[in-house]
Amino acid sequence: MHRMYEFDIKDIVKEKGNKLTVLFHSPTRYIKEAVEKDYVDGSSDAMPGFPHIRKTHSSFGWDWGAHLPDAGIYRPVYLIGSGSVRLESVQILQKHITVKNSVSDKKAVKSSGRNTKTSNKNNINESTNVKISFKPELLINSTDLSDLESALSKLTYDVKITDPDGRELRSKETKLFPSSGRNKSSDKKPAIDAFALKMSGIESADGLVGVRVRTLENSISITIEDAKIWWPRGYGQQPLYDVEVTLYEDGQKIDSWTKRIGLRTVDLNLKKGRKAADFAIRVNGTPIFAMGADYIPEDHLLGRVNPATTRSLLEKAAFANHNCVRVWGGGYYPEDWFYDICDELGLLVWQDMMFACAVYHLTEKFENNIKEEFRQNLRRLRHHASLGLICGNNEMEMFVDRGVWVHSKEEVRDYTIMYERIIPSMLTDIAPQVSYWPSSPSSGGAFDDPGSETRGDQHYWDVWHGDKPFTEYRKFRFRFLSEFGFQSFPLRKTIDLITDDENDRNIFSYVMERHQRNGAANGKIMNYMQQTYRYPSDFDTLLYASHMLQADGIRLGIEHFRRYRGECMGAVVWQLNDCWPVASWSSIDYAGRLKALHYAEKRAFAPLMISCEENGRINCGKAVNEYPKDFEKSIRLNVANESMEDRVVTAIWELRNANGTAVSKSEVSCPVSGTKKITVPALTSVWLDKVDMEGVDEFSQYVSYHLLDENGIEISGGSVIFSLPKYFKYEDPKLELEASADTITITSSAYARGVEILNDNEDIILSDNYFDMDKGTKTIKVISGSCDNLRLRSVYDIK
Ligand code: BMA
Repeated sequence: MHRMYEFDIKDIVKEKGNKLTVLFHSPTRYIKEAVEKDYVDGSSDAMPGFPHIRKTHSSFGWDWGAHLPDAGIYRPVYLIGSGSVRLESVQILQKHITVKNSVSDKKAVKSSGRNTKTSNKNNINESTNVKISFKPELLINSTDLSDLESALSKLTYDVKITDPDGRELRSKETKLFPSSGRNKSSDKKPAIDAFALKMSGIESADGLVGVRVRTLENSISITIEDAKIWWPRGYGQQPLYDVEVTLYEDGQKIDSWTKRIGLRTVDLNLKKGRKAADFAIRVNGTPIFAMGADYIPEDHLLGRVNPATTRSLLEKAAFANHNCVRVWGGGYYPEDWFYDICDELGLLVWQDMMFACAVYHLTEKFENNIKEEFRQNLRRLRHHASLGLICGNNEMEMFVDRGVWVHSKEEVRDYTIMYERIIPSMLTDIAPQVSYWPSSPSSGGAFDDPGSETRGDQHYWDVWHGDKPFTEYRKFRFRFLSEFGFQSFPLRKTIDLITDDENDRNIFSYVMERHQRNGAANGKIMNYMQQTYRYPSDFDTLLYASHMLQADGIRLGIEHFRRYRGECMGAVVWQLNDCWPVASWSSIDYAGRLKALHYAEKRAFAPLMISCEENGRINCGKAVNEYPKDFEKSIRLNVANESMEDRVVTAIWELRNANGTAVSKSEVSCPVSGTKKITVPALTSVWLDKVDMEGVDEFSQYVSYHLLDENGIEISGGSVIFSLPKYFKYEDPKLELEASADTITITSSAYARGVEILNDNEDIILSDNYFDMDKGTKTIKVISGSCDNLRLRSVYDIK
C-alpha cells in the first residue's frame, strides 16, 4: 500500500482486448497466517499480526479506529509508454545567499517591498539570491551496460522556471553526461552513479530489467536573484515557482518532469544552551514555534478521500492558525495533493515514515520492500516547500527502550538498522537537504532517553491516559510537544449518523461504546467531567460539556507552552481529524464539524495571543478537603508574539462580578484592574507582573483580560476564574443574537463562559465560537454555513 509496483507488459500486451485483472487477497487472513509463523507484537488495539503487512496500520484497529482494513485500488493505474530512457525524477538542491545592499543603492530600493528586509540600525537592505541545481534521475530500460555510454551521450536536458508572477527563466540545453560516462581512474568523483535495478513482480531470467542513473556533476544551476522566499503561514508568504525539466534524445523531446517548489531552507535547530530550545524547526534560519495538530487517515474507506476533502480539512487547520501538521506514522503516505495544499497554505509537514506502535522483523524480503517504499516516497515528497522533516516512526524508540512489544535482542537490532541506519542514509542520498529525526518522541536516537523533557520532541499523555489534571501541563516546559490531547464526542449531528433513535443517544449505549475505541474512555471523560463541570442532565448538554472540557484543557496547555517560547518550540495537538464518527481527541469531527477545541486552538495559536496564568483552587480531588486549605489566588498575564514584527500592544484586565459588573475597589482588598502598554518583540513572549488576587471571591468573581493592537482593536482575550467552573455561581446571561447576512451579534446580560452558536446542521463556521464574554455585545463574522435557526448555549446551561 505504501509503494508503487511496475510491471513490464511489452511481451504480453495485445493490440486489442487487453484486460487488467486485480485479485485482492484477504489482508486479515494474511496477517493471521503470518503472525502464526513469525510472531511480532504491536498495539493491541489493532488486529494481531498487523506489522506483517505494509498497509495502513490504523485500518486494522486503533484507539480511535475500527477493525476495518478496506481493500481496493486506491491510487491510479498508469499505462506507461516510453522509449529506452525515462526521466523518473529530478533532485533539486537550493543554496540561499543573503545579499546586503545599502538602502541608498538604487537596485536595493527598487526591490524592497518584495522579500527585502530593512534593518534600521545600519540602513542595510537584505535580499536573497537562490541558486537552484537540478540533477535528473533516469531510468534506462536496458541491462546492457556496454550500451549505456552511447545512450547517455545522446541525452540533453534543459530547465524552465516560472516565477510566481509568471516570468520565465530558461537554462541552456545541456548535455547530461558530457564526460565519457565511465569512471576514469583519474576522476576524483564518478560522473555516473549507476546501479542495477530489480523490478518487482517481473520474473525474468536474472531479474534485471534496467538501470537507474543520476548525474552527480554537471547539473544545471539557475540563480534566482531577489527571490521570493516561502514561509510557513504567519511568518510570510507562500510564493511557489513552477519548474519544468525536459529531456531530449538527439535533440528530440522524450520526457519531461514538472513540479512546484518553494524557495526556502528548513532544518532542525538542535542547539543547546541555557534557555535555548534544543529542538526547533528552523525555516530560512528562523526557529519557528510549531503550532498544529496530528493528521490521521481522513477516512476508513479511502475511496472517499479526494483533493476537495483534504483541502477542506487543511483549510480548517489553517483557519485555526496552524502552521504545522504532523503526518502520523500509523496511516499512509498522503497523496501528492495533500502536500500541494500544504505548500499553498504554508503548513509545514512533519512526516513520519509509516511505522507505528509495532515491532518489525527485518528479513531480506521486508528490507527490500521498505527500501523501495522509502526510495519512492522520499523522491515523491522531497521537492515540496512544506516538507519540514522526515521522522523514522511513531513512538517506537520509546517503546523499544521500555521493552514494550519487544521479545528478542534481534528486534532491538532491527530497530536500530531500520531507523538509525537505512532511512537516514537513504535520505542523505535522495534528499540531502531534508532533516531527519529518528522517532517521535526522541532525543536524537540511540535510546538515549527518548522521553526527555529537555531534549528533542515529546508525547505527553499524563493528562488523559495518566488521569492527571490539566494543570499538570504547567509543570513542564517540553522542548517540542508533538502529541498531547484530550477526547470529546463528535457533534450531535454527526452522532445522528451512527445512532438510530433516542435509545442509542446515551454515551454508554451499545453503539456509542463501539464508537469509543480507547478502552473505557467514556468513563474517563466522565471522570474529568465530574472534576470540572456540573452533572449534565441530558445527552446534548453532555456533548457540549465534553467539548468545553477538551477545549479548556488543551487551551491551558497551548497557552502555557507558548508562554515559554524559546525553551518550548512546538505544541502539536493530538489529533486534527477523525476517520469515522467516533469519540476521539480530534478538534474536527468526521463530518468536518468544528469542536470547541478547534476554536480554542484558533485563539491560542493566534500570532499575537494574550493568556493568563491564574492560581486558584482550580484542581479537583482529594486535596480540596485536606489541610492546609489555603491556596494562592493570583494572575499573571503574558503576551506571545509569533510573528516577524515587533508589536506595541495594550494589555487590559479587570475583575468582574458574575453579573458582569466591574468590581469596585471598595468591594475587595486586591487590585481590580490594570492596563499596560508593552512592546512585544518579534518571536518572543513577554510576561507582565504577577498580581496578587487575595480577597477575590472565587465563586462569584472573575478576571476578564484583553489585548488591544496599535489601533486599539481587540485581537485576543479571555477570562479566568479562581475556582472550578462547576462551583462558579453563574447568573443567567440571557444570551440573545441578531444575525445579518454575514455577521452575528450576541448580547449577554452577565458573564458567559464558552458561548456556543450553532445552526440546525451544526456546520456553521464563524470567526469565533465557544468564547467567553462579559456583559455586553460581541459581533462575529460568518465564514460559512446558514444562519437559519441559530441557537445559543453557555456553561451556565450545563446543569
Ligand atoms: C499516541 C498516538 C496514537 C494514539 C494516540 C492516542 O500515542 O501515537 O498511537 O492514537 O496516542 O492514544
